[in-house]
Amino acid sequence: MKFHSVVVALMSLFFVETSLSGAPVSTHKEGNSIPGTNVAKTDKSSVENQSLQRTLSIIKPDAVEENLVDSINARFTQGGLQIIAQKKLHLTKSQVEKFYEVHRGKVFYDGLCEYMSSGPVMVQVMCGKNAVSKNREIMGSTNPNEAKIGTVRKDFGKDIRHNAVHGSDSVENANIEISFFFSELELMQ
Ligand code: RTP
Ligand code: MG
Repeated sequence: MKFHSVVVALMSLFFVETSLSGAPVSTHKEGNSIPGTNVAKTDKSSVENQSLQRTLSIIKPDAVEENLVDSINARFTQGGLQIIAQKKLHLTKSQVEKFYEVHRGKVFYDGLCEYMSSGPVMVQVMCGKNAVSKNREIMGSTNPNEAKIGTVRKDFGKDIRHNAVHGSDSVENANIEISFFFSELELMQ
């Protein structure tokens, strides 16, 4: 009788625990799959593609003006990234201000927003293994003078502001930045 009570108590505890856990259990880890695609999360191929990510890249106005788009794109594609969507946009200052909201208040914010709205830019979604860090590795340090030889910023940038390209700095920000410019539909074309 006593044993039976213990078993019933344990079963009740288990039931309460599982009922309260609320949200559905997910094995999904940030950055492991691509929203809007049909990459399955549980089969063998998804395990092999665990670090498949998207990132946002922007070729800045002076680099677009100087016809450097193809040369810059080649650096990223040779580095293993695929450009799955791109479009040329001439952003208004208020659009740029919104995009760079995170930098509002910094000394370079106004100048950066003036510059990024001064002419057309090429906004791009890149895809590949560890795309966020791979893109930043190929891009190089913010200041072209400090960037490694062979990086995009070293070879095509002029100074810390006019540094040829933008790249997202985390998977979370990549998703926010991608949806700032692209609809899911555009990414499925
Ligand atoms: P990005 O966001 O463009 O990929 O560059 P980042 O992460 O390497 O650098 P971040 O600190 O996010 O700065 C954004 C952009 O602001 C301009 N900047 N100017 N001291 C300065 O004058 C200065 N610092 C940054 C650059 O155009 C940089 O890419
Ligand atoms: Mg940044």
